[in-house]
Amino acid sequence: MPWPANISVQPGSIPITADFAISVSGAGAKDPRVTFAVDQIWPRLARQTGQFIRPHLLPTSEGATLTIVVEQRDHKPPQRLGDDERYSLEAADGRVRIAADYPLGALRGIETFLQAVQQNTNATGSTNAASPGFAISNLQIHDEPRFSWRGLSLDVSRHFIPAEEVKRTIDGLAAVKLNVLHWHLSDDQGFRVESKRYPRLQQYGSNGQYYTQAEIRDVIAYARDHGVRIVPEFDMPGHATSWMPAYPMLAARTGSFQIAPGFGILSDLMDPAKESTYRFLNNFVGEMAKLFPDEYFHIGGDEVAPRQWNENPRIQAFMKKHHITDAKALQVYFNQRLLKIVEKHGKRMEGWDEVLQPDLPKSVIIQSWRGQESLWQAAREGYKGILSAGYYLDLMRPASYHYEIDPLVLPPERKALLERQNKPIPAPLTPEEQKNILGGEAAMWEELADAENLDAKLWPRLAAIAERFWSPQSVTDLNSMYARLAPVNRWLEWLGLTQRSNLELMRQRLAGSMDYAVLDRFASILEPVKGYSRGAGRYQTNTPLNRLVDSIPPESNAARQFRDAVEAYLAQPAAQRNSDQLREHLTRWAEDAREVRPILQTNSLLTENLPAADAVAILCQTGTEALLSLDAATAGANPRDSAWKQRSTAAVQDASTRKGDLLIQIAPGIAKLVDAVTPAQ
Ligand code: TNX
Repeated sequence: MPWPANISVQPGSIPITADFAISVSGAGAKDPRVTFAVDQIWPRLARQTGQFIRPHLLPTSEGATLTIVVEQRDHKPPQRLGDDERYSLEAADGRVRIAADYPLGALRGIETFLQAVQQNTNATGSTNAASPGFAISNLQIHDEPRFSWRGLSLDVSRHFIPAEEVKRTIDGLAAVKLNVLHWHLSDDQGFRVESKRYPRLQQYGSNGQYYTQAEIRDVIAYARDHGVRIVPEFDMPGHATSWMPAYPMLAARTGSFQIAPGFGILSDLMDPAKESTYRFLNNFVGEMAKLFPDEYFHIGGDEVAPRQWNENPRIQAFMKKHHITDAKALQVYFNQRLLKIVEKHGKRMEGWDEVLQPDLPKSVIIQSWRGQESLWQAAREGYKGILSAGYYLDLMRPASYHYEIDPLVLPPERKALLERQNKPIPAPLTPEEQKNILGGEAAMWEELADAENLDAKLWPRLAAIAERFWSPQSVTDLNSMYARLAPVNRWLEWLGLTQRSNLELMRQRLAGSMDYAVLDRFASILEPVKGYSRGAGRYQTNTPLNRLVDSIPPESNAARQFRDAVEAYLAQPAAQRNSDQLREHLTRWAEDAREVRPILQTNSLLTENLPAADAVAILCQTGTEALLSLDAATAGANPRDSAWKQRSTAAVQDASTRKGDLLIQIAPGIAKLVDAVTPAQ
């Protein structure tokens, strides 16, 4: 994962044993990124396989298990949009060969190789008794990305993510062939970069939580070694409260300022009507343009609530004088000034949807949080853009949801809505226009997440999104995706990511001295409420994120598998239905709900989850009753009347609604079972 552009698998495999050896050759072989990636192969293989694999680099391909050929050096300075990432990987006749024209391709090929090394299994999936151990299948891969911009936008302002965690995230990005980390470095709640020119920014704007310039350089170098570009974002003129405690003269109002303790679209804005604002930004952008080597510089531009501009007589006078008709036009003016500054310092500008206004130069890249329609409109007008709508990891949606979003396809629900409203359906982009869609970025906003549970919010869902951006458009099978996501998730953990382990620790902490295994089992069918319905407005930046909802993954595998199993069960002819396994699950979950009660009752952080335990009990009971009356063997003995059906439908409906911030995700499956019962007369 991501699935390669072209792959064919042949019978047979190549064992990966302790005498594994590598040779690297070609004009690009000495590239520092290639050297770094090769150095990582030994420890990573050792972790993956549990074998003692010692560095063993050979001067020629003679005797090497893995040969890496990098044909050319980079002709231009690398780390640019559109860098060549193609590679091929061939495993045959006892030898593996990765070939790439350029160093970056070799990096991508090495990740594919490492992922392809698996416990040796035969065709039926069981461990091959004839040659146990680890191996790579004989195969041939020719691979290249579908999109050139494949990123993650990471908010480190709402909750700070220390540099070490950012590096760990970069490990994950590279592993699934994502190539951009969009670092959302400033927002209302914190200014996260050291400025030498304006040190009060971090002194007054960060509560001490910021990256020093040395740390930033270190993270950038780390990302470069992993073939990941870093695009900084400094959000302006809105979402900019954290600049103002230090520099109130930047603000559109007078008075004193503090970094925002809460969340939302806040009212403080920068003042676009003062020359001093642009002098400041010129100096600041100049400093940051040197610190961040990437060609692109993101200026945010989203969610400007115009009240302060509209109500400020000085700003109104400025607008009149410059024939600026409204706040939107004033933001256009601000953007034009900012664009000149950004370009003067050698960068290309990027902004969120809102920056797209008449007269915006075509050199600006549009990041769409609004959806395909606005992205396509920009593409038709000749702007280059990337899609983020549909890839918001903070919405707690399942991997399948994100996987089905495609930058070049209007989502079916959206299409249906437009049809119902008799609105025109946007025509698909022409091949020429499609070239303006550079790719996409997942987004992780951190209002309700922090460094402790970040990994679980990113992984494994981000791997599914990575596949959408890299693999051919035709790769869409959800079953295949989920079947591959589970092993990829484990593989990512061997790389050092903590999506499961950290949540386990959080739940152990919650359980205190009580049996956390019970809490784990109870939690295994729960999910956080979806969208923004948890309500960030109830929280402040210093509210601890230490509840059960913070310590469970966004998607419950057990619940998904249960729903799938229910569907398979109901698809069977009635005479063949056997519900033993489904009922076994329900019996166990009911037991967990019973056993977890004393923990919930006695623990002040957990009592809020008692209603969830009650609802689980009801669901299991109702589901069991439904199954017994649907099952071939027991149906006759368990007839249900229409009163039962009515009662049960209502009970399941109630259990399906949120219990605090939790959803019990076996509820939809149980609703289907109840629905399938035909009441006896
Ligand atoms: C909107 S999407 C934002 C972010 C918030 C997010 C979630 C976008 C460009 N801006 O500032 O974090 O909603 O609340």
